[in-house]
Amino acid sequence: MSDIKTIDVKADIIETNDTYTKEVRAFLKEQGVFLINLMASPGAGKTTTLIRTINALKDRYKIGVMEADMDSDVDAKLVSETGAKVIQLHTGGSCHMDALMTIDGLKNLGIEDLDVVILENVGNLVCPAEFDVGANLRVMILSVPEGDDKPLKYPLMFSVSDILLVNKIDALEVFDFDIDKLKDNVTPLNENISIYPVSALNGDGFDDYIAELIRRIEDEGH
Ligand SMILES: Nc1nc2c(ncn2[C@@H]2O[C@H](COP(=O)(O)OP(=O)(O)OP(=O)(O)O)[C@@H](O)[C@H]2O)c(=O)[nH]1
Ligand SMILES: [Mg+2]
Repeated sequence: MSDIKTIDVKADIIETNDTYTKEVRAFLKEQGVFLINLMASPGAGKTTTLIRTINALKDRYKIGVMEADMDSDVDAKLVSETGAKVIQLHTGGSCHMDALMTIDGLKNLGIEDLDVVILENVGNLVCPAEFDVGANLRVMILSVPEGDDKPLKYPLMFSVSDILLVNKIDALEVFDFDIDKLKDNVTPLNENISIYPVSALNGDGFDDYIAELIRRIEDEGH
């Protein structure tokens, strides 16, 4: 039998993250800010969804955005055209945001004058699901070209999210994607998740999603 000492490094990292998650929650509460963590694969439509969401909510709430990317500031430039307060966060090669990076981002963004902050997480269906950043709401996007089998391959993301946007439904005819099959794959993982088929490109399906966002934000006392 081997007597080599083995430690579970990943468990330690996630445990450390959880201590910072509490700090994020306390900071958000103190500042009266509602944080949304928006997660999806690269190219699923996070930035397009974000811009449409800001335009739908900006008369009601003062909105800030944290654009997390491994590199570049193309999304931040695009989003800033909405008039939202935007900060670009470079994760330095990391495939996800963690709670410590989130506190840093919120403090550098300056949230005292804001009601809602949306984090566009790094494009990835795996790591962002593992790291709770302390957000009030987790929204994930699965786009039609990715396929209806993704809950089977990346179950954690579907388990931890509160809302699932099925984006690019304008392209349904071109892809072999079955929304009923997707729902059958998601429900055993998370029976409470709200599922909205949408097109961030043309706005189809957004009204119901925005209504739920407003409900959730108001439920937190905003
Ligand atoms: N047909 C169609 N295209 C869309 C839709 N939403 C986004 N797109 C397109 O998909 C591409 C990627 O969209 P983005 O919003 O940049 O996706 P993202 O998830 O922010 O991408 P990264 O930040 O690079 O991971 C762009 O060409 C968008 O125009 C949609 O509902 N329908
Ligand atoms: Mg983007």
